[in-house]
Amino acid sequence: MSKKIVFCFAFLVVLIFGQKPAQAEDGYRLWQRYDLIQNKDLLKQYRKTLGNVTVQGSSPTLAVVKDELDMALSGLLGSKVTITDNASKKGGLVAGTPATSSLIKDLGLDQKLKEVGQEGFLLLSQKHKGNAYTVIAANSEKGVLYGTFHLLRLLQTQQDIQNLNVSNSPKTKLRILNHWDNLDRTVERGYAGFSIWDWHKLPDYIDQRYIDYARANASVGINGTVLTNVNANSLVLTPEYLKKVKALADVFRPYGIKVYLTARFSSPIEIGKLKTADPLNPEVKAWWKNKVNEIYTYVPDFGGFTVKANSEGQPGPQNYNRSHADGANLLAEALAPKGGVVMWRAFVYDNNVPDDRHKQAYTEFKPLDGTFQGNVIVQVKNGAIDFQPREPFHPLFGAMPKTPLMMEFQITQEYLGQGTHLAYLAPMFKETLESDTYAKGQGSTVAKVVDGSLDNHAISGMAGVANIGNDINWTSHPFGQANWYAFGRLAWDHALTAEDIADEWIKMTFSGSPSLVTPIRNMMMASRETVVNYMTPMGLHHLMGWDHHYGPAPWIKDKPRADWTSVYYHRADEKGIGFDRTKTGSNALSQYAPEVQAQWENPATCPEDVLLWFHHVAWDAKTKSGRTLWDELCYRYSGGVDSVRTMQKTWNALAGQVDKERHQQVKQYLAIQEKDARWWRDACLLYFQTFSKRPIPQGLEQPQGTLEEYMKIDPKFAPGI
Ligand code: BDP
Repeated sequence: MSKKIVFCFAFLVVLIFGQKPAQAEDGYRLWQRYDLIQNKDLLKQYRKTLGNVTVQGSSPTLAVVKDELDMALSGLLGSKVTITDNASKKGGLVAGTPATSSLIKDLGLDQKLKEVGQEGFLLLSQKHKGNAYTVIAANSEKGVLYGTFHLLRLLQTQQDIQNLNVSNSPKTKLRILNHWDNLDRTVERGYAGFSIWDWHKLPDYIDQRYIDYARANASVGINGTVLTNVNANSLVLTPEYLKKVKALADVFRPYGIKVYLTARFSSPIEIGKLKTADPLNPEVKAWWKNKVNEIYTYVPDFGGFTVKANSEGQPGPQNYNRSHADGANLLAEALAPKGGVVMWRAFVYDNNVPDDRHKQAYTEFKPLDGTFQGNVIVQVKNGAIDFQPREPFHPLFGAMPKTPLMMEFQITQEYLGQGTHLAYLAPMFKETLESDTYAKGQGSTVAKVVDGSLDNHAISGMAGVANIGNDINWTSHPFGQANWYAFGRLAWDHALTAEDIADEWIKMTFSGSPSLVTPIRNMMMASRETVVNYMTPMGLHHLMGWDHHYGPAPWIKDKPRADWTSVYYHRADEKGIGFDRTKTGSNALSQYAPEVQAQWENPATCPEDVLLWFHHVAWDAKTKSGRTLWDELCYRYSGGVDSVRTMQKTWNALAGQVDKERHQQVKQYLAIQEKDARWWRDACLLYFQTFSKRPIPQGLEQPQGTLEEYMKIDPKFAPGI
């Protein structure tokens, strides 16, 4: 096609659709695209309201505020903005703290500012001396930064900004990404390429990605990053690596992001040349104290450690017959004088313990309640097994009132289709956060445990295992970005709805046109349930392939660790399927509050979504739909596949409204997802059929392959191992 024809075609598109043809995009800009506002009226309003921009004060964080406003407003408003230091007499945008800005000081916002704390902000439309100002005010420069991103979000999602009266502060204190990144740049359970930390070139080379990573995190309020894998390498604590850690910390500091590291419990032996890592040994204590002091010489605001101990082969205090509290307190004592925290993980279970894996973390940690030092926070996964597509909430939530517990969510989709399946995780995060623990009567939600309000804890937090890698679009699946975004937004404010978060993200990532926002939102909102249906419906769990965890393998048995097999979890036999966790079984249910037990112990009142998590149910038992359990499973598996096809239709219809590059990528990934969904459905149903001995109901698609064929599939070199 000649250039002339292309131009004419583009012109025609503009004429017909009244908008520019979507441009190709690689996804690098995430939700921070800052393209020209298309709505003419709003554009006029924004230009008028934000005409003059003043950021009063100078500091690294305020410099970042200026840079971001410069870049964002110039893009969104379509012409270069000038940012001044002195509030314009003509009104406009003013950002600062009472200490940095004379105008903000004059506005007398002290009372209002008191309410938003150290990280919160006010965003106000305010008259002063006859002029109209839009004010971003906060107690700290970090608060100004968060307020700035809030304002930008309002513009990006095309809100009216003429009468702003926003008072906003985070509900949890530690809002942290956990990178399971190794020093060789492989990423455990990472599906978006290699680690973004280029350890080899650090500290001399500062990749622009580090800055863009910090901008993205700050825009959703993430204020910490654990750089290294929980399966830790003690080398990161040596001077050679601490120099590199320092370089990253220096980049992130202006963005309000603290750096944390994972501490391998055996480090005193491995890099300290001690004979033991026993937490009660004085030499070990002194070693950690010195090590911590050394870290603070590199990173004066170092956040602290995340620790995986005595879990899946990692060393820990139990190697020396000490408790998890002994281990955590050892590090906590070293960090306390510097203000650092220990995030001690409760993800512990042992193949040699003959009890249900579901019960082991609770059994181990509950008796330790009240024995941790004040700067320890116990990090608990959302469910008791391991980030399955659906898990009931972890019984530790609500069970340790004297200990702050932080949430660990998995953003990377280890068990939800990894880098190629579309699964919007906010509904899953919300499901856990809104679950009622009944710890202090009705309304004692997991969210209230996690934000510290239920038991009045000084520290609180949420960690998300990152899905970020060096793929050009950061997350492999363009919709993986939504999960990073949603995690941050919920860590800031767990009361936000999954729908609203999706709306924001879609508008910022694609466009604000309702003909695009509505179908994409609907698709996202249904997507997690879709994955549950084609992988593990009705409370089934842990049916995935050995090791790589990609694809179905419900037949896995006879491995060295029973708790890593599938048969351990589904317990299918001639009679039925499911794990009896009631009194007649493992009695894991006894770890929940009586109100929760009462609901879940009876198959008639147990929600069907978790039925097989708690009950072994007969193949012919009647389900709520009127079908037998077997038929219901068949319908749910098939429904999952159908829903992927619905997503494909929705997405195909959006061609032209989404730029070609991202449209094509999602389209191809949806085709993979459809193929994988069939694989899951057929492999699982054929396998379970060997027990149920019942036909797949007529009218449903029958499997294409044989069970033997499915059992032979072995996706070698799947990423993330
Ligand atoms: C599991 C992962 C494993 C992690 C472990 C953990 O398969 O790679 O090391 O969790 O959280 O989900 O420690």
